[in-house]
Amino acid sequence: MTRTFIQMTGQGGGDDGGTSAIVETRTRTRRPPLYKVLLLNDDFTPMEFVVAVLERFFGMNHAQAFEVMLTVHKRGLAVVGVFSHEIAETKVAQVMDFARRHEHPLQCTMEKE
Ligand code: TYC
Repeated sequence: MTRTFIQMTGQGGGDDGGTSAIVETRTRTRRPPLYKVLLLNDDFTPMEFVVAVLERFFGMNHAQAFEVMLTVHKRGLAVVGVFSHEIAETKVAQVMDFARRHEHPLQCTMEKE
């Protein structure tokens, strides 16, 4: 709730104080936008590496991770999680860094939901 003090000028001008009012307005709150984190297929990254990425950075168990990896392999990409902007950015950076350090071309991106 925001309180706004409004001061109106009096008829006589000068120093009569005029009229005042306090109005209360409600400022609408917005839920922050969410971002999908996408994993992309390629021909070179080993399947086991992708499974390890999904376990390590997206909290999946082995069976879930294997299933999602196969979806990416067959369909070209899959959403592997939905997060706030900051968390999504961190996930993408972690995956890209991990892939680069292991010299795999795995690509991870994010897009607004
Ligand atoms: N297509 C890769 C292979 O056959 C496996 C793979 C799956 C790579 C998912 C990337 O995001 C990926 N070794």
